[in-house]
Amino acid sequence: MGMWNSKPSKVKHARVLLLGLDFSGKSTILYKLKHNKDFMTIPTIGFNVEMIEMEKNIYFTVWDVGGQKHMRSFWSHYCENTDVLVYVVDSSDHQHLEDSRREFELILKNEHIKHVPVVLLANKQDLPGALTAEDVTRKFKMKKNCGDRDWYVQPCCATSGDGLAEGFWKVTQFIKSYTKSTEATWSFFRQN
Ligand code: G3D
Ligand code: MG
Repeated sequence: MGMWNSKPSKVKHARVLLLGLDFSGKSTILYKLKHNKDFMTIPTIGFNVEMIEMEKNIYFTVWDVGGQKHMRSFWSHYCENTDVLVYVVDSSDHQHLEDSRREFELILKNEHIKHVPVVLLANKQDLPGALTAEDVTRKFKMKKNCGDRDWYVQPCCATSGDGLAEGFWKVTQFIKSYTKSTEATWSFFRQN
């Protein structure tokens, strides 16, 4: 994992990978976090990347990788050194839900993100017929698929920003608790 600086430093950096099918709302989320504004998004060709200060001295580098079918085979190339996976679902798009779950299950198998915590964002909660976070948790079989790692499902609406602070607060908590366990391991090795 390439999570924190190895030298003692107050400034912490973490790498967050933002995945999901195209049109699920990834780029809207990225620019809402970065600028706290609505942005006219265009389909992402390749990837977008932004550095965001989440809390004082805690920086996330967020990679938003295009979700079109031909891009999904490249997702695995972005997994290395990832500290938290944020997977975005369009909760109102019943037609593509199975497709999204299949891609989610595939990416979880990637060697580089084996035990990496997952925050699943059940986006577009403002749209009629959107599945609730509980429905999405069940459909994505979170207990079974993420039994080997920390996970959390957050309902949100990227256009209004509702739920994003909570979702990324959880990302920060996962990163902090991972650091603690890593530091504990390192201190164990230093002492023994
Ligand atoms: P992507 O980066 O995952 O491909 P985008 O998705 O961020 O480009 O968003 C795709 C479309 O969904 C955009 O609409 C965007 O405004 C819309 N969208 C994103 N999040 C929400 C949400 O929470 N609610 C609603 N209603 N729409 C959302 P356009 O029309 O600009 O293509
Ligand atoms: Mg995009």
